[in-house]
Amino acid sequence: MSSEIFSYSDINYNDFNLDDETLILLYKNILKPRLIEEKMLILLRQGKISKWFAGIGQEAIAVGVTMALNDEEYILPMHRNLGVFTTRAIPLHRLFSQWQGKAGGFTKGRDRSFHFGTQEYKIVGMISHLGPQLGVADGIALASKLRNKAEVTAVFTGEGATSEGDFHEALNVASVWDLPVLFCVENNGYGLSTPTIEQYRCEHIADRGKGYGMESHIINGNNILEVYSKVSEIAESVRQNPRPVLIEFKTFRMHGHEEASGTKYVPHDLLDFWAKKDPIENYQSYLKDKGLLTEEHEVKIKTEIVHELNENLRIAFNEEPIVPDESKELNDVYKYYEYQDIKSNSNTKELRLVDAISEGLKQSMEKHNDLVIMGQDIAEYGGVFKITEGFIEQFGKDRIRNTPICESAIIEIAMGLSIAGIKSVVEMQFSDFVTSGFNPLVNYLAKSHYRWNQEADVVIRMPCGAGVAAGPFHSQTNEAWFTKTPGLKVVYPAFPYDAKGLLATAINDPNPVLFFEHKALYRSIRQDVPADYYTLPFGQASLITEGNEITIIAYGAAVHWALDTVRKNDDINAELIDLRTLQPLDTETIFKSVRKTGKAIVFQEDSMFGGIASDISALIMENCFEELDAPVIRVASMETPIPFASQLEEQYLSKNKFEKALKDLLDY
Ligand SMILES: Cc1ncc(C[n+]2csc(CCOP(=O)(O)OP(=O)(O)O)c2C)c(N)n1
Ligand SMILES: [Mg+2]
Repeated sequence: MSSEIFSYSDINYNDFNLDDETLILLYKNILKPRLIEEKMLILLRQGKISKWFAGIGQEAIAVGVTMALNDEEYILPMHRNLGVFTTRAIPLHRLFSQWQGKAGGFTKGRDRSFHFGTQEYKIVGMISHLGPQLGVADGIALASKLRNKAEVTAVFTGEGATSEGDFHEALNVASVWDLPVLFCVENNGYGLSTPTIEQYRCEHIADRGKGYGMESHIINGNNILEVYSKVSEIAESVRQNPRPVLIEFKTFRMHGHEEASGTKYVPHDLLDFWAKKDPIENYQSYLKDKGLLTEEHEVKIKTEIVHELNENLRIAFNEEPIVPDESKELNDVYKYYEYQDIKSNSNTKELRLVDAISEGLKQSMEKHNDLVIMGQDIAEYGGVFKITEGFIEQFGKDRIRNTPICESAIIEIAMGLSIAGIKSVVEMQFSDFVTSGFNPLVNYLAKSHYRWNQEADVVIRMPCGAGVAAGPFHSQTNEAWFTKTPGLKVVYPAFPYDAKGLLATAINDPNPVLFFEHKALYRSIRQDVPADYYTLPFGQASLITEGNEITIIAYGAAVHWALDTVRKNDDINAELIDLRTLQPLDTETIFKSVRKTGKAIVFQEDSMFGGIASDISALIMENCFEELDAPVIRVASMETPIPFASQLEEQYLSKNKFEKALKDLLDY
């Protein structure tokens, strides 16, 4: 590692014009995380805590940035940023309880270390995957901008995590949208064991600012006065003139990645070099030289912190461990939502599925006047399926937002908006592309209510499905990737009436909802639909036909395929159930019907293995075995990707296998 990279580490305390009171407050605030960490290292050796990611030597950054922000401005810290939490004055016993998995912490024992957020202190902690919070910060900053508030959001990352795609996406969108975010990169020389030379090849991470069209700064992260003064100045300027700023803090990780992994791979001279730059010892000497801190005063400050520490440790250690309670755990996966049934008395008109969705979306935009829609090409162009055509004229560019091609960042931004109290709808151009935003969706949005009680009030619209000869990447029906993830709701309407009402409910529901829209049905299925706004409940299947010979369970395009078959064979007395929502799933309607008919066939468009048909089949076996007259049959597509040529696609799809399977089961 070239020593040149660290040439900014000379500590100069003289150029900053701060009053004595601030200088002492900075000292108290930087000392506190150090003393806590030293105590944690002792507890770790005694086996009283499980893991510790030391931020020793980096305290000036967390403390200086936090002090530069106002209390109502959000900070999104990382695993070495104890100083953010202590400077925001979180009672220490709550932090200690959090680290011990106790109820007094912030996650009811459900997540560890700094993996939590708290609206009370305007802190949004990381998820393990590091990068996603950068985009979440964009979303919070977007909310400030939409509300015309002169606020800044600060988000932290290590230099290692700047290699993640999330970093690039978040900086790019923040730049294109002029979002007031401070991207604070703590360059501490290593990402676990990987030195910077194996992580990136630009000289400074700050140099990347130019590539994003973004202002950037390099700050000596070991100089508390430089961090505090410069970040205060930048933050104030960003409040007045909203824009993102990239700040690289040069510092060093003095301990192992986590304590147990050690620092064997770090050259000794590097550790010695940085030991001399210690942000606390140097600052303390400066204050003493200046005559601001006497030996006596220092002892007094330390004694007070140690007393607070021990007192709060006592509270946390005395707290009883959590007693597991299944119903409590299950109840917190989703935010409780009391469904509001709104009926429409208006006239109906015949609409195609695509029009019903467009109309429903528009009426929700009118009802929720801060609801934001984001997606690729959705503004002037109206979206590739024209669902948002004309929206920009009615709702304006702030609420109808064209996005760069960056599914991860946009889903993260939707999460950030939700943290700031704003609902959003994200349009995937094709449901296939959700893979590029998979991580924040299944790890961040799905888990945040369970982890720290924070809802993800987001609807992801998913134009999906085959039958349009569009090949492997524009034809998938990928609901099964999400029905197995606790925390997500999955809606899959087959008719215009259902689509309009369920979309309204999806937007009202504060939980993350994946809303599947079958492309082949968009313009082929018509129905009379009320002109006004109305809602339909989740978790209620609909009976398309009633019968007593056999139960057909389907959703999406398969409902129409089944209906064609039933209509063609009017001698078959089938009960056709359209599930409408897959999570929650209306098992009651399924079981009731199967108990009546004694035979069940589950029909899906997706390929067989691991699809929801398998789970429904298992549920029927487990709950209706005594009433069954035949095995439950699943009909699904081939176990291949979805081919392009129409004759291959025809062969692939389950559509053509259904009639025979139905008749075979009837004959069983
Ligand atoms: C997506 C992902 N990949 C890998 C890891 C494992 N991991 C956790 S922290 C870390 C190093 C991070 O380095 P850096 O961003 O420089 O932060 P530092 O630990 O140095 O503060 C790694 C590899 C992870 N948590 N998430
Ligand atoms: Mg690092």
